[in-house]
Amino acid sequence: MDRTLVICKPDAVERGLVGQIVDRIERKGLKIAAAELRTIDKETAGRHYAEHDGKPFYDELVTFITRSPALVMVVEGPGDTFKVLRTLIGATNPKEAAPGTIRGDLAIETGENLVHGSDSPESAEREIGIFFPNL
Ligand code: IDP
Ligand code: MG
Repeated sequence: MDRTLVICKPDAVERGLVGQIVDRIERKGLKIAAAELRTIDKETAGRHYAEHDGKPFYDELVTFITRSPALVMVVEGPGDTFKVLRTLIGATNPKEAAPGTIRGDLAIETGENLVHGSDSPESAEREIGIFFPNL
């Protein structure tokens, strides 16, 4: 099976949208292989978002992702799973995300865009290693 990392970010948990998000993933035909509700600490957030260190939104991003519990998941599919997830999630800026996508239907601000999905197979394995080192 081909796997990727998905996070229902703190805004998704706060707004009670985790069920809808997991439902969309499952209805698509993907499988939740692991899941943990956890408050991500600053060190882990820094590792996860290392590629964004130094960007203007970095501090805001770390504050956001660590502010309250997030549902961190490994999702499995038959292939190109990261891509399938990114299509379901929609564009980074929810104002530009297509209707029918999670961000397109349920979010409006880039800084509160509900879901993370790995952007390549390599990112998926790296990120799974950060959150689920025993898998
Ligand atoms: P992605 O989540 O669609 O892969 P990235 O470019 O990897 O988007 O950015 C990571 C996350 O950083 C975004 O999902 C969003 O939460 C946040 N972010 C990106 N750009 C901005 C911005 O301009 N302002 C505030 N937050 C941003
Ligand atoms: Mg990204």
